[in-house]
Amino acid sequence: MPYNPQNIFARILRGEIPAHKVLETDHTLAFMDVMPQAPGHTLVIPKAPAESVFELEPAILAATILEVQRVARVVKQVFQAPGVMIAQLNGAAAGQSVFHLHFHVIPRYDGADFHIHARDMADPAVLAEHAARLRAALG
Ligand code: DGP
Repeated sequence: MPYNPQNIFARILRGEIPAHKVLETDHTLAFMDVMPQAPGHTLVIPKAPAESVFELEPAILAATILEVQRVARVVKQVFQAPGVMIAQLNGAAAGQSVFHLHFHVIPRYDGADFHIHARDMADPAVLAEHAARLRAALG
């Protein structure tokens, strides 16, 4: 499938729709997932127009995964999570619903289940507060 520049994350990158941003670098953007599977669920995306992991130039993929690590470290600290799940889905058959490559960073706790993927919208005020805490911790 060719990359569709009207996908929601491309529109966030162009500033056409808002997002609770956490971190922006030359090659990546991190922002809160609007349907978090746990409080603190953050997405990290490359700015390059890649639908899945298979289309992204290796050097940009490397830069992106370094930002995933940086964001995951801060998510773990801010949300006092003993575990952090990093997930990345390629293709509808894998459950991908937004066709711009993204990494999910999800805090996990012993014995605690996480919410169903991409179902319930969070309160925007809560997302704003979570993004602010993450930005503060990133410095
Ligand atoms: P995936 O199924 O891996 O493609 O996950 C897409 C994620 O994107 C899902 O967890 C919900 C989230 N999402 C969908 N629409 C929006 C949006 O408009 N803004 C934000 N911040 N996240 C979104």
